[in-house]
Amino acid sequence: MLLAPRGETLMVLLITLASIIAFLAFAAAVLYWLLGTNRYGGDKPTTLQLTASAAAMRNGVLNPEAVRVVRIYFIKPSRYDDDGYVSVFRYGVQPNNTLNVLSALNEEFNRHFSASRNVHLETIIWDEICDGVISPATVRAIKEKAHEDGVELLIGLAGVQSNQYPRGRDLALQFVAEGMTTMMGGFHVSGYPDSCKFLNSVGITTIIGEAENLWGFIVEDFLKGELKPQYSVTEGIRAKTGQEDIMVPIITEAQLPQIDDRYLTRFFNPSMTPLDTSRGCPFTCSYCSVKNVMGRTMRSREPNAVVEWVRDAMRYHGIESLFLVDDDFFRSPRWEEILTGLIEVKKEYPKLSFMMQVDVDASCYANIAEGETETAKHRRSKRFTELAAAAGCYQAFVGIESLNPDNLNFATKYQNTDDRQHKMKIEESRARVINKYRRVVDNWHKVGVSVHAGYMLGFPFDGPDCGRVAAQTLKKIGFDIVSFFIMTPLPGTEDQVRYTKEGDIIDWDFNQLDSQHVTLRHPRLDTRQWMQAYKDAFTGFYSIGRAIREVLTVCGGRNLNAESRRSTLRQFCYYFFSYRQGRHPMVGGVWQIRRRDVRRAVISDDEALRFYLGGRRFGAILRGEPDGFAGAPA
Ligand code: B12
Ligand code: SF4
Repeated sequence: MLLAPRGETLMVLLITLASIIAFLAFAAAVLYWLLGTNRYGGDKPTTLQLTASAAAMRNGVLNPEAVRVVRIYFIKPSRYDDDGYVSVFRYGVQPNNTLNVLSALNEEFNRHFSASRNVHLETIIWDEICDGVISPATVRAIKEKAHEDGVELLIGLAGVQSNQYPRGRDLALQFVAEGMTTMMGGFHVSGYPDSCKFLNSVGITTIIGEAENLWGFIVEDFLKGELKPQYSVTEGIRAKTGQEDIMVPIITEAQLPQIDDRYLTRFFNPSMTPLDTSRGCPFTCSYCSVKNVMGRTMRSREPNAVVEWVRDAMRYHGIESLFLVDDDFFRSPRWEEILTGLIEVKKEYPKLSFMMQVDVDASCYANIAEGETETAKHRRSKRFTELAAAAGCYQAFVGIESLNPDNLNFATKYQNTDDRQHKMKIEESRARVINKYRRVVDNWHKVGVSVHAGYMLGFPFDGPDCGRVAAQTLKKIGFDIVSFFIMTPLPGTEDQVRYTKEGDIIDWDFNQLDSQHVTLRHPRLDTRQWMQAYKDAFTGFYSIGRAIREVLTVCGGRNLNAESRRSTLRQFCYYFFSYRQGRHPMVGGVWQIRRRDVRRAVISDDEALRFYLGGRRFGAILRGEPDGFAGAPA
């Protein structure tokens, strides 16, 4: 009598166990599908890794005279997390375009000058966020290996943003302390002369602006042992900015980024790569440094070269997805030719898809609203959205930044409001902004493309409920993905100048300028309320209810095309978890790794100088050695 119930219990247990195993297997299959199935390239052709001498042979420079080999490390520093550890992940979000662009400049040098100069440039790229922490032991190993291999060394901290400056500076000082020639480039040094002064004072060369026209001169100077403290663009065209005019290079014929197959495997989606087809932005948003570093005159790469590059990327590197990092692809003077060319590539490679950044006008006028008559801007908008969709666009990133017209006017983001003269009543002006955003979303959805909004919290007219209201309104309007940012005074912007003058910057640690920390004093929000608004925005938009609906319907009901639904779901899940893990999705990665032996030791430049170089510098002074620029190779 007792056996029967025991048998039943066993049966129930077995069935439960089998169901759990079946569920786990199903979940694993779904995850595998979502995370991408072709990591490590599948049947991707592998490229041969050339050694220095093999490459020299290819370039026809093998002769009895030894080839001078310069090993150049382009290092993209990560940043310090809130506990002072270097932020590192098993998988990054996407390959860094700056590293690919700089590698290509080396290749170009080798192609044109290797043979005549008997010099070969060897490139090593290191993206600290996913390639691992550069510890003091790594710094020494880099030096020893170069010594062992008989090559010269040049270290370039690359694409350094302000939030990466402290980490980049600490690394640069460690390289300098080991006697290595070191440089730094990117938006931080390009927009903040005080940091350049500091770096130059310890022998680190700074590169202001884009390197395409400069790289050849920099290498020449290095080879002669005459590296200068600073390089900035002197050839090209004069461009307007939000401040003084600057020189920017013409990039029509510039070398396109170099794709490194091993580097791709470090990413969540190894078949995605970034590409900049144009540079600059015509607008004047006061919080943004793009116009001040790259200018307001749009410059494009040659469309045929771009299209050929994409074809090759698909054919030889297994690339299926692109991130067009142009700040506003709609304002590229050559978008039509590029999109038409990509449509042809898509016929050959149907998997081609891409996301891009554009302004509201790209889709806003793709329909003719009541009371409007068709004009050139309508035709342009319509053609752009249709061509983009046909070429494989799955997502448009649009900087909407605020729902409040007063905030938009404050930031001189006039392209998003219809009331830059403040003539309308606030309710009408607000309704117009919302109507504009709705139109932007509907017109992209009509052609099957999802819309990713950029939204900033903490403009002067925002109050404590700004995050909650934004999340609800953006969901109602129909945005598919939203990236929320905390308003941040980025060096080189009009906002930073204004807030500095008014004494409103409460945190001068550049490490915190990652758009997820409060660094300003606000007229209506204290720091706690501001962080709460940021949390309300993320948890309100990426709510559990919405997550379940998006998963169950695979982002259905909005007319998105298949690729768009798949990638939007992937992105939605990533954003949902990333924020709850305490990280901004754009600043992090997947699967955090902590190196406990490398921790932040200093905050300011002065502290860094004492900590990393103190002894040597003071020793040199005591010995009466000149304390001048030390940028020449040792
Ligand atoms: C694409 C992009 C991203 C992508 C990154 C994609 C990628 N992995 O490539 C994503 C979306 C992840 C992202 C995130 C963030 N980004 Co972002 N991003 C950009 C964007 C639009 C394009 C970057 C690019 O490829 N430019 C083209 C390359 C070729 O230009 P470059 O990096 O300046 O490099 C040239 C020169 O500077 C110089 N150079 C640079 N380094 C070196 C080194 C040496 C040795 C030499 C010789 C020359 C040299 O030569 C290069 C070739 O000409 C820029 C804006 C822009 N126009 O650059 C913003 C920008 C860089 N981002 C910015 C910010 C603030 C962020 C975030 C903090 C959050 C946010 N608010 O978006 C996070 C930080 C994430 C992180 N860990 O890096 C700011 C940085 C400003 C600053 N002073 O710090 C920018 C400028 C945008 C802005 N509105 O101001 N970003
Ligand atoms: S925020 Fe965007 S639109 Fe505004 S200036 Fe910067 S890149 Fe241009």
